[in-house]
Parts: sequence; C-alpha cells; structure tokens
Amino acid sequence: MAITDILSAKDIESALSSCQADGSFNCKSFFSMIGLSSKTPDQIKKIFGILDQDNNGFIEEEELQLFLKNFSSSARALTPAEIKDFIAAGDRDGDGKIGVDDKNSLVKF
Ligand SMILES: [Ca+2]
Ligand SMILES: [Ca+2]
Repeated sequence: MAITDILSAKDIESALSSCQADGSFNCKSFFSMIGLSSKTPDQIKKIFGILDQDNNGFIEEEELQLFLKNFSSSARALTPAEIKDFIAAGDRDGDGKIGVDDKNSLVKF
C-alpha cells in the first residue's frame, strides 16, 4: 500500500513544499494540509501503519526522523528539534513515542 492510495498526491506536494527548510515542519499544519481530518478511522489507521515502519504499534524517534520520506523519497529528514515537538504534540501518555491510541493527542491517528 502506498500513501498516495489514501492521500492526494497534490495535497502531499503542497504539504511537503511548506516545510522544505530545516525547522519549518509543524505536525499539526502538515496533517491538516494532507487532509488527514477528512479521512475515516480505517484510512487513518492505514496511514499510521505506513509511518510505523517496523509495525510495533508506535511511531518512535527514528521513524519520525524519516517521517517526510514516507511522502516523498526526496524529502528531507526532520531535525532533532522538530522530532521533539512532534513527540510533544503526539505523545499523550508520556512513553516518548506516538501510539495509535495516544488519547487526546494533537496528532490524530
Ligand atoms: Ca514503530
Ligand atoms: Ca505515547
């Protein structure tokens, strides 16, 4: 399954172009630009499954570093500060990683 089976290639392109510079990535605006909020819970779970590359039910720091590459292989890696902000927004149970069931996460999966 490719991420473009679920998300529009055009939305992905504009989301990626909005965060080309180091430090400009914001997970909330990125998810909003790719139209995540209009997806069904089932589609969102599938996207989570793509981002969770080792399939252990969590998106960890190493996977977040390569987050943008799931959308385009030529996209950049996230910086340590961006990864930290991403985890701060998405990790609500405090285990340092983003789980599919992190309740009240700002990052909705
Ligand atoms: Ca994982
Ligand atoms: Ca968590």
